[in-house]
Amino acid sequence: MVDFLLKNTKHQIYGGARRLSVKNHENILHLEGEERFELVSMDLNDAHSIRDIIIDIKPDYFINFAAQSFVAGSWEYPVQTWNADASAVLHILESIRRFAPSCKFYNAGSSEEFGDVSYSPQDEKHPLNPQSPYAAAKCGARHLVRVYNKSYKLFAVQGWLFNHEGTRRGLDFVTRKTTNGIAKIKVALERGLSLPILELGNIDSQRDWSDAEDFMEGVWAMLNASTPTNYVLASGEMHTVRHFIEEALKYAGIEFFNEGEGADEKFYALSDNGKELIIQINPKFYRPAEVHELLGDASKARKELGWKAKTSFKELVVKMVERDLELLRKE
Ligand code: F7E
Repeated sequence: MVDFLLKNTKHQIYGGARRLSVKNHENILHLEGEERFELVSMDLNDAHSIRDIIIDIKPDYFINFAAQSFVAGSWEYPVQTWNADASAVLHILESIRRFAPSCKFYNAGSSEEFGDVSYSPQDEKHPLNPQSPYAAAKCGARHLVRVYNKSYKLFAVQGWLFNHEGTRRGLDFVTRKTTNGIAKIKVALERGLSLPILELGNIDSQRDWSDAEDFMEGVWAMLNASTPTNYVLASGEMHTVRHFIEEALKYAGIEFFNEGEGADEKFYALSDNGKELIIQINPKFYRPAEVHELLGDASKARKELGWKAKTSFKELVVKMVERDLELLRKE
């Protein structure tokens, strides 16, 4: 989002981050020395820090992409997920209401809120049917955003963002886990090393994946619309995790075949050494409740905001595999 704002607006940008003894800021290293960007201390789990930032800066916009965003992790840390993804949103809304009521607020909503879907593709009218503590927290936040919008006339919105990926994606999410794992396999093949095995969960699961960079324009358009309205942002194409794997293997130039079903499905690479196991299923990555398919209908955003996802599924896979190969080949 910061990259988009630096390129397309003249605003001074403040990025809220928790102080950590071991820094994990590699995704924003490129912003070092940028005059219009400042990192400020803020912790979603500390209402005072949120309030102080809003009092000090009196922002024109508050864009909240911070969260405990790993769905699988939300069963392990349900309370922390609720605090970061729902309670923190309440603290932000309260502070905006009290100290900066003309500030426009965007909260990152998720297609996971639709959960166990009742029709496809999902549009803005689809019921909320969360399947995880993460999705329940995002639904809670959505209701709070709506209540503050109605009660206090705050400009507060929460779009439904379907899966958005990229080269900075965390390694736990299935796209980056796959591109990183496949890049490792490719580099091992190039160097004649034994092949690492990538372990995944439910690869029949289907998602509507887009490039995160495409979404930022849509978020900014929502914040600058004449009335606060929530929109679905999505590519409108759905693929299985298996298809993502296959495209990544093809792009990496790994000859492969797969066999077996369910937990017994396996992928093998074909090389001078014959067939070698490269991907297998580990049920430890299955979720207590799965969201089997998500497919977004972004026609309202297209019509009213003129927004459309630009990067195709294939281009996204290529971009991610290319970057992971580049990073690993340097090692
Ligand atoms: O899983 C399946 C898994 O963790 C996608 C977050 O940004 O998008 C993201 O949530 C699918 C699921 O993303 C593995 O079971 C198979 O069906 O990459 P994911 P997500 O849960 O869709 C939404 C829109 C958000 O809001 C979230 O914050 O892939 N899957 N095998 C696996 N998933 C993971 N993580 N790891 C596996 O090994």
